[in-house]
Amino acid sequence: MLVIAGAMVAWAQQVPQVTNVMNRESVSLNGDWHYLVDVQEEGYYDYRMNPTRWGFFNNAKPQRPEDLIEYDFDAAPTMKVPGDWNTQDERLFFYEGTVWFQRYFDYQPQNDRRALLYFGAVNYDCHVYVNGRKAGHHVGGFTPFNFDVTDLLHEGKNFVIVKVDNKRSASAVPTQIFDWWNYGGITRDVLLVSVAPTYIESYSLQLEKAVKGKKRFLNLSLQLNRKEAGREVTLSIPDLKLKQTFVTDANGIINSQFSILNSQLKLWSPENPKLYRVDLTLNGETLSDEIGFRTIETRGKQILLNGAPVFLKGICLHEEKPNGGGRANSTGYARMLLTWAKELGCNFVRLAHYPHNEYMVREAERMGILVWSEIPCYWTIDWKNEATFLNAQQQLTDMIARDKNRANIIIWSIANETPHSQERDAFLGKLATYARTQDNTRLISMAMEVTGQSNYVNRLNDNMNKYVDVVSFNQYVGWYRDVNDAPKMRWEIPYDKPVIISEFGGGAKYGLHGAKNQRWTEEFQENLYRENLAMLDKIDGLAGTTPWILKDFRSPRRVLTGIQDYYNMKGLVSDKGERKKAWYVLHDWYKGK
Ligand code: GCB
Repeated sequence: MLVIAGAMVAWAQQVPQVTNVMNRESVSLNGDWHYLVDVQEEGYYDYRMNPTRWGFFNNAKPQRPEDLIEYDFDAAPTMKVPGDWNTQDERLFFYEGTVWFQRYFDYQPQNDRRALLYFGAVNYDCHVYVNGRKAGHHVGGFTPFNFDVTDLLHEGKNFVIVKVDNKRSASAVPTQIFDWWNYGGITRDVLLVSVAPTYIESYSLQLEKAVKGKKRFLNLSLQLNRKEAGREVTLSIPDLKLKQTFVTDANGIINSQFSILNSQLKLWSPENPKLYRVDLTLNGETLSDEIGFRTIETRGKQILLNGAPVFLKGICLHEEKPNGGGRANSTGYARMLLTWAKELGCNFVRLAHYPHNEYMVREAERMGILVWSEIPCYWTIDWKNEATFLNAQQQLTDMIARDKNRANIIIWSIANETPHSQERDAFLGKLATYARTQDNTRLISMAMEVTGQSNYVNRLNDNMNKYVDVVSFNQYVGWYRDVNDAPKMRWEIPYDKPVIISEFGGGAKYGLHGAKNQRWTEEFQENLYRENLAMLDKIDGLAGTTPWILKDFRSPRRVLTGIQDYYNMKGLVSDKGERKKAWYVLHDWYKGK
């Protein structure tokens, strides 16, 4: 609470994201929320386009019969949160603009505990209000954020209102054009998290690469929300019979290393995705997690998982439900998509082109699937714009903060298919360097493009090569270029680093058959996969691939009537999960790897 000239002013602020939100004490605010579509944002601006204090966030009600209030959330329809509006209201299928959301909830203050209002993700720009007061503003559609709203709450009935805007903009991340559906809304969980005044904000527990004699080392770094020295945090891993107490420094931080017996430790791997229960106790309150221990590094052109070379048998995925689309956000959907990937023979998924929900990452971890996680620096970002850089950097920070304890994530990707320029190199170079300050235990990559080609020789030439640990690129031989010429292609990748072909593929409509040179048939796609995979086999240092893509997905760029109907058809399975012929080609290739 802030006191200004004797008056009490309620106060709220965005606070750094709390990690491991799923295992904290919280109340879910998921469910039915009322919504109002506001094309001209009259709930926010007056008729001179100035922000108005009479906005919809007041949730006003007429007090007298003659009062004029031209909105009423309580009478408005409802939709499910989390969820996108495009697939919940037919009228909003193509809508890109502002929608207001409102719901009531009960709150009982408990002693000195604080309440954080947590959003798993809101696409894209949102203003959040509690009981008519501003809690904060957030930009970016795929990362979590939370506000300390304790002082805006009261005992009993409260309301929260969120203005969500998913309009595209040239300076946004992603920018105006991208090849997926711009699902709008509160697309991930909303929670009211209860924390003590001093709480564990974030932590990471990582296995050190080196083995010394019979010992291995774990690095703990932990941050309290307050700069309080001398606070004791006890870490215990019952399965390892380990219990140790650490003390915070003047910044409320613990950075410590401790040893365990190598023979005791079972490493996490796709074959044995062992997770240990880890308890962190501060002031009698325990935060539990499931953490796996493994190492990831490169040696020349190899990727080493737990010290041994691994070939990444991958597939790209969008965060989309089967059977008509819509954002996926549950363990159930994660398991469905990841089971399809496993049946294909994958040990790796590229979660394109933005951080997916936490259920996805955690389920993949339990299933033994390695992960490439990416931020939406996609195509033509506004490289010269400092605000755009800060936005991308924040998305990267939040992606890493949320998932830095997931053993299955091995690659942070900072971009996809970005056009070369000095400004782009400066932007992405800074971002890659920054990523290492946030996590120096994983590999950095980005999906590049092939830049030079002559006489069937393809060259990868990208100034970003020095910033990445793994050289990845997308190529569409057989689809956007060089149809039938894959067998003649050679690749020159002049870097002594592992190579991942992060995309290749072509479109086919499930059930459409014809000759192998007939576009959109399953046979065309099948042949494309055969020829591409034979071509990949000739690439020196190939450490893995993630073909484009597991499932057909919705995209407004794909307008060919009767074939695409607003779906990108490059899936190996249809939107309903039916396997196309190319599925079997990749499946057999992976079987031999
Ligand atoms: C790409 C993009 C991906 C598209 C794909 C396509 O290179 O990275 O987002 O969907 O090509 O189908 O053209």
